[in-house]
Amino acid sequence: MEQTWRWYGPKDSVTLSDIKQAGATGIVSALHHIPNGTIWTVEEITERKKIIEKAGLTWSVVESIPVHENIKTRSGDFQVYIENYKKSIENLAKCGVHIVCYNFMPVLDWTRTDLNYVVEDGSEALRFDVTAFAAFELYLLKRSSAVNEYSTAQKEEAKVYFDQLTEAEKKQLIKNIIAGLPGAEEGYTLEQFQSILDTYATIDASKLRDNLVEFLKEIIPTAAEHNVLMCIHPDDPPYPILGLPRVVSTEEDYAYLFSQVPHISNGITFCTGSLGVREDNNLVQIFKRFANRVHFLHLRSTKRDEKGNFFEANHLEGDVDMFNVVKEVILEERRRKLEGRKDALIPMRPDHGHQMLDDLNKKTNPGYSAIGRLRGLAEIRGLELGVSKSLV
Ligand code: DNO
Repeated sequence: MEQTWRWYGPKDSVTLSDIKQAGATGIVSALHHIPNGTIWTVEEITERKKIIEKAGLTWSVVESIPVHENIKTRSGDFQVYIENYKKSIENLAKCGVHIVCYNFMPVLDWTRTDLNYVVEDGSEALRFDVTAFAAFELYLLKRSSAVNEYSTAQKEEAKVYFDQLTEAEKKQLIKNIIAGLPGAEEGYTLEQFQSILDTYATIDASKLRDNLVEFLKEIIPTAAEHNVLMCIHPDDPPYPILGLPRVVSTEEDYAYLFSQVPHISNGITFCTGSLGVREDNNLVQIFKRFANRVHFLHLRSTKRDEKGNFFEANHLEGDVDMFNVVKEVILEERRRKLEGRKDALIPMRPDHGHQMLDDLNKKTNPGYSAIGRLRGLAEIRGLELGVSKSLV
């Protein structure tokens, strides 16, 4: 695997020289300052690329070119935004950046309720708590149809939880959910939030899926023409939330997308942590079925319980069968090498990490601490070496 690391740009408190010391060679970055829907120009891309290369690193993957909400709902100026998206792909290719990650989650990108969940060893992890999320929807946002989507027992539990929150804790919960986690690009106030949700009033899963396919039919030919590999990130968490549909959560979701737009440029960001939240997702099986179109790997693990809560476990612990995932990745890379494919080395980044050791006293983007990810990368690197040497 090509060892990569997400860098949020010059303002990231984890610097390029930190990343170099962590042993990564590739950078995963985006032009976060460019508003969603706007063209990424060759000048802007070149400027970022130069900074990365000056540090002796390579810009391997773009994560993400965000998909404008109007494209997801196919409303307003969506055609303009699609044209701009294509232009950004073309400009990236001109600058030698050929892998682009993106997602198609309505309104919110990844979502957690707790950003400082203290795990047993004293480090802090990200967590999604179903009861806290219900309390947010029912009693803070007051989304009208939410009452029909929870059982009486869940609503009671959410009320008990809500009643014991202090005002500061309520504010924090709102912020965690809607202010935008790093890379989400969009952040909302509580007031704005409901009106954005309303734009999906007539969009169910099948409509959203159609809109995604229409989008792919437009952008994949451009990507293919310029040798760009597009890789969609799965929903996180991988099920509908807030009454909004989500359509990139399961093996069947992927199968449908590839049946509609088969070109290999229509690929996957295989995120073990996101997909692994569903017990019915068999990660090794999903990987094997679509291995040839996995263009980017996010390796991390989650630990779920029977209620649907989950937290981010250490990379080699939790529910993800990391040993077998990494083994399948190595086998796929070997196949690609034999076939003479140029993309035989799949970029991998250790996704998220605990806030631990000295980083507990520092301000880093939630999930994107230096030391927690360094631990993740080191563990995965060791696993890869061990598996690789033991495979004949
Ligand atoms: C979270 C990330 C996501 C991811 C986007 C891809 O840590 O994995 O925000 O970047 O969903 O577009």
